[in-house]
Amino acid sequence: MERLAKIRQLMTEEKLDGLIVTTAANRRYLSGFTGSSGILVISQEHAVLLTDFRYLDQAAEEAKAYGFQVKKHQPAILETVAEEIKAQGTKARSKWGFESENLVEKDYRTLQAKLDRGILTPTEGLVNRLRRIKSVDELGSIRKAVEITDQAWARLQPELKPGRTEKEIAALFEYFQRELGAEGAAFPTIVASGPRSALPHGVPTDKKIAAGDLLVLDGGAVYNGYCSDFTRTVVVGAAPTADQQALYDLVLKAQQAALDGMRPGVTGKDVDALARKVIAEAGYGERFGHGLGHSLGLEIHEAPRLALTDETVLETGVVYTVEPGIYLADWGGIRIEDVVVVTETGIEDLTASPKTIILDSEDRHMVK
Ligand SMILES: [Mn+2]
Repeated sequence: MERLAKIRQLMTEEKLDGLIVTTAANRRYLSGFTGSSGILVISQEHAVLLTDFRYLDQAAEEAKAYGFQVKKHQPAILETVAEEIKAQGTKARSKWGFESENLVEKDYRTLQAKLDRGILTPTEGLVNRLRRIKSVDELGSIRKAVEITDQAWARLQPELKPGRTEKEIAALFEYFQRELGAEGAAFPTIVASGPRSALPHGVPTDKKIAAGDLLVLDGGAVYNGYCSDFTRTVVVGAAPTADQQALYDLVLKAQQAALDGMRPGVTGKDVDALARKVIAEAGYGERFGHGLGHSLGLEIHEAPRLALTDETVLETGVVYTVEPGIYLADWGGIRIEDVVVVTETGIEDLTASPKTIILDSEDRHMVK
């Protein structure tokens, strides 16, 4: 009920008589409903979740504690949304907010044509404002997702051997996450080896991993609907070369500079600059072509970000990834990514996996 009260408060501030929620993560956040399809229609007096036959029982059970009444929609869901808006009995020319990042133009037109009394009004990031600061329960789910990913990485290390393909490694990682209790992968796992590791989002291929290859793995788990996000870079089947080690140390130093500077009050832009400065001063500024990090939760990428243009001030309870990288075409790339939560005095790093370019198994091999 608490979330419903808060969104109603925001609706009042935005002078909206009602709100139509079509985004899956926002639907889940406000109503508790975990199914894949449905629309919320909310006014000050009513809160209704429209879904279809497949989900009626589940939705009623899940949405009850959140203060939503569940109704079945007609085959054309927008038809029912229009009827529901009518049924909620708001005044003529009432303003109904819709999620402008999500409702496509065709549906906007269809719905507006069906409303005789309401005017569709674009909103942006309204529910996201509530989602930014994570509750204790939400943090618990994120912690668990991060822990699953850490454990999957530990389990994967002995499997990282020359001759295996990137696709095999990605599949094993996702399998281990599932085995450890994940509902699924937060996004398709990135595995890029050798020169391909210079592709920041390298889709796994049939390429076999060669001894001495850099391997970047970027993956995450979903637990209780909440995501983790994780990147480590290692050298497979050989000791790292001096160049590989030096670049790794540079990326690690950049990440550490950002982690050390994160605390409430600084902006996302400031934090991005802390990491970027380290990389730029070493002459690789142009090779770090993406933002430093992003928030996450029910979705893998959420606002705010740690990026050149993000002026959002860090607040206690906001979760961020911190993931600097350097990418050199034809040579390879290195990225290191942790998930952290902002605390009153700084951050807590939720990711526990060691940060070393040397694989566990190679380590044992090399001390002999
Ligand atoms: Mn990420």
